[in-house]
Amino acid sequence: MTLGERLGALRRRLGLLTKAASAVALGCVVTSLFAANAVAADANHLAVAPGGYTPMAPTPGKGMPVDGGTTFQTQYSATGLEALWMHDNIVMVVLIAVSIFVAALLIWVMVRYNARANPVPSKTSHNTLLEVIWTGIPVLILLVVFVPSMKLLAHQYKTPPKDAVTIKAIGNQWYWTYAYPDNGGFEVTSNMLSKEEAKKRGEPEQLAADYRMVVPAGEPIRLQTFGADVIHSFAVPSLWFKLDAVPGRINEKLLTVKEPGVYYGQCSELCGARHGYMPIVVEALPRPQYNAWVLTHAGGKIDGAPESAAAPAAEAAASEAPAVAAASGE
Ligand SMILES: [Cu+2]
Repeated sequence: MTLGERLGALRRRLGLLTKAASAVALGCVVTSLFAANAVAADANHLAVAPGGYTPMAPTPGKGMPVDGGTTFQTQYSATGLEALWMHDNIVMVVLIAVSIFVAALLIWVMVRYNARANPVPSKTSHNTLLEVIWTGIPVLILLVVFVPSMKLLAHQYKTPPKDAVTIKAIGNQWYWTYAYPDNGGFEVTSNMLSKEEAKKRGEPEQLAADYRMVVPAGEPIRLQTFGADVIHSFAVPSLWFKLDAVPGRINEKLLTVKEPGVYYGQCSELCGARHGYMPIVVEALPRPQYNAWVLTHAGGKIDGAPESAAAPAAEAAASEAPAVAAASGE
């Protein structure tokens, strides 16, 4: 080996070492960034927005049907975006192409092979190549639809992670109640607003409700549905969410709302006389605002808050209780 070659080899080795060292350094930086993020996320999780809670005004056209709309509402969940992409780029493309092809074949047969244009018809009854093609191509088309369809199905029924907030939507004849077991167990009763009241508040009529189902935005939610009397269905089109609420069983599905907003839906299972008058309003708020909303309820507590933080409130509540009892005893 000449001196030049040795020097070259040494330089390469040094280069590799430097690369390895910088990769390790980068790894450390990334890890610490993630750690810092986790701490920040934790602090944010318990933060309470100053000024408390005021109901969010809906954005016109967002999370609600629009006049003259012909396709799905704009989607605000990951599965919604995936499903809409599949609808627009796979299902509709295949559907339109097949419809045009079949219509063209029909027209061609009608024009070229009617009794007048073709008085002596062919007696052919088999064509192996043609039969292989018209079996094979539909199989391929089905495969093209099958793969993303199964993926979407799996994504839609992904089990919520352990730390997801649990919210229960209970269908009643004819209104919804929402229970928050992870936030102290309070319940919200939600009834449709009258036409006049909805107008006054700037909300779409027949879709607005007096009390909303408030959820944290951008966080996984374990949404459980239950029917108190008959079968209802909890459905919000702009979140690509529909889950039946059945008496005697609990259905569960993961819901993640991508960004803050007000999203409207309706009961989607014929449940009796006022089925059309039990709308759903999901209000997704940033975590601090969600916490502020939770704390407006008696017994409301921030999910994941350490027990020590909840204890003083509980103690205060407990110390108040005997005083009330004593007062009433006098
Ligand atoms: Cu219903």
